[in-house]
Amino acid sequence: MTESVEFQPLTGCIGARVDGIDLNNRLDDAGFAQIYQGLLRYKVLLFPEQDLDPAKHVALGRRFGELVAHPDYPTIEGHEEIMVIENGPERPPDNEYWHKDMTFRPDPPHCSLLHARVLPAHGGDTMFADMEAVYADLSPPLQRMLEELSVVHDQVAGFTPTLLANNEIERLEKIRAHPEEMRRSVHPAIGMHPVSGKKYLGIDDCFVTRFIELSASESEGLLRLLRDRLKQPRYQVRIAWQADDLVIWDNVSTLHYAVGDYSEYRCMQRVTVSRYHDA
Ligand SMILES: O=C(O)CCC(=O)C(=O)O
Ligand SMILES: [Fe+2]
Repeated sequence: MTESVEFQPLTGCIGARVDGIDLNNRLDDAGFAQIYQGLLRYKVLLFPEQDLDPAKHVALGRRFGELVAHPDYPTIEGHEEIMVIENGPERPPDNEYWHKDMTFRPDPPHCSLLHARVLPAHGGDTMFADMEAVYADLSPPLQRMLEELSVVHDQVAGFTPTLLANNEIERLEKIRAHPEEMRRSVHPAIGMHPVSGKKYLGIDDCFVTRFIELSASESEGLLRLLRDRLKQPRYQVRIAWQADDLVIWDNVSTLHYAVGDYSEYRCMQRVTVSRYHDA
């Protein structure tokens, strides 16, 4: 019989830490089911000191659902499912904005498993925000209005400021050249989690450009209000990475932000789940 998995909450809102599990060992179905339920509940799970090899990282991702590759990041040889995120002197940090991954696609991924490989001596934390909690705290009339609205998510708009600042013109051109349906999508302002059925606020501070149904100035004003809200610390957890930490996050109900307060080399490896098996 599987022992019960212990989740230690990291804040009063979002995130939990799970000690005492070696993810290189295949979890039995009951153990996996507890972790999956924990993920839906806490949205971000930290598993410290996981000396995971790439095949095990991929295999663990597959327990959650089908995997998907990102069109704009390198992968590791022999493991096309593992995306490599490298920053440092050659490429300054470039994920320093509140976003959800790949919402510029029609079907953004449901979940990611991020493994810390090389870390700077200090800094390089990743923050997450609970968008179900943000939605739940909006007043009912505002919730009702948002139910009727949809938003444009645009990859070029999201990446342009950082890539221009970092002088990565070629990378920007490559993104601009993607077919339109792969770099711009419309999603409801209020989404519903495909497994838990819970509602979340579908706004970020990166790819979202405007509400379709509102005028430009209305759209701007409402986005400003919602972005102020979603950045409040009460909805956040901040992961101060240690080498070999693995963090799994639900990419439906959260946003994340990679703090760019370092200049040394930092390398992370990510497996991305496009769709939960039971979604
Ligand atoms: O490097 C990080 O901490 C996170 C980067 C990121 O935005 C991602 O993996 O989706
Ligand atoms: Fe991201």
